[in-house]
Amino acid sequence: MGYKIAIVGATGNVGREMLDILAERGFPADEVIALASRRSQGTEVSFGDRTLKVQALENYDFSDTDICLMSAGGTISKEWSPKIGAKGCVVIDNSSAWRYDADVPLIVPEVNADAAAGFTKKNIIANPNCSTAQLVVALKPLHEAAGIKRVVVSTYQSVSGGGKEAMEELFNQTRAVFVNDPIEPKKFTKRIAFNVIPHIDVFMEDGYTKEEWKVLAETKKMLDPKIKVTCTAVRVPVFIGHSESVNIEFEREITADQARDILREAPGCLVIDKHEDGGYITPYESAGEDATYISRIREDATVENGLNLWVVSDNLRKGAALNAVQIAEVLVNRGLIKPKKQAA
Ligand code: 11C
Repeated sequence: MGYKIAIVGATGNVGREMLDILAERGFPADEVIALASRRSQGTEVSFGDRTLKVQALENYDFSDTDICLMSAGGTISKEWSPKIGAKGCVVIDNSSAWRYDADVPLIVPEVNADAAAGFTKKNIIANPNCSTAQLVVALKPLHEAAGIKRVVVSTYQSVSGGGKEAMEELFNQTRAVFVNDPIEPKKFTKRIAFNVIPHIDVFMEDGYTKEEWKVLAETKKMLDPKIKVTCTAVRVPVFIGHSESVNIEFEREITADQARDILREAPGCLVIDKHEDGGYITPYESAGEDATYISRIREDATVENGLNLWVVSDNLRKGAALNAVQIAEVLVNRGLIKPKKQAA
């Protein structure tokens, strides 16, 4: 007997990826239910070679559902996750609504899978922000090897992080440039086609953006609160795949060769690092892939025990849907939840 799993936000970028990844990985589900707002009721979405009709979240009873993968934004999650959790269904939430709650584990399985067992307080597990997920996959093995003191991250984030309308805006603006149509930014604050925008999410009082704050708060929660992190988050005209330039200062000596060997063995990491033309990964090549790619591993001679890395991953997969499905796999493989139908 397998699990019954519901996807909330099944018509969105991440929801559709969740369905694809559940099918690709052969997740042990007997039933998969696609849910969204009433507006999307009846829409069809693919699950492997099947088609699912989307049902309205408001009308769905979670009592016999085991796991809910939720990607419907923070407002919906704040309202619905506690109600769903109270029905005994474990919510794996992709929004930022629960990430900083001390009673909610924030999980990247390659980094802190053991902490997933703490879900029982609220029946909620949080999935990190996409830019943090790929960062901590790369940092974790290096932290174990040489102790990270400080990280400086600059992100180059694709428009798919902003949802389907953001992708359409890049497409439409790019077209408008070629046909000489006027360009009116809608979702983005400035033109995104043939440009970069140093602003993702809202501004905070200290001048950082919420996206930048998330990277440091989530890295500390998952990896080590002692690590100092600073970030500049930038939107770039790329459809899928977030890239990061990462400068790391370690407690102990670590060479670029040692880091390369460690990362080659590390779960979730794939090193592509040839010192020649094209011997590195770009976001375009990461789209549709599961790995966190690491390239351009170099020693930084301007600090003691410093390294520079280039880290790239598909933000809709490792940064969102894949990580959520991997968390569900941790729950199942470690026996942390049993199918309700079997228990009945
Ligand atoms: C972006 N990282 O690229 C954001 C999207 O907190 O889960 C994900 C926001 C979040 O726009």
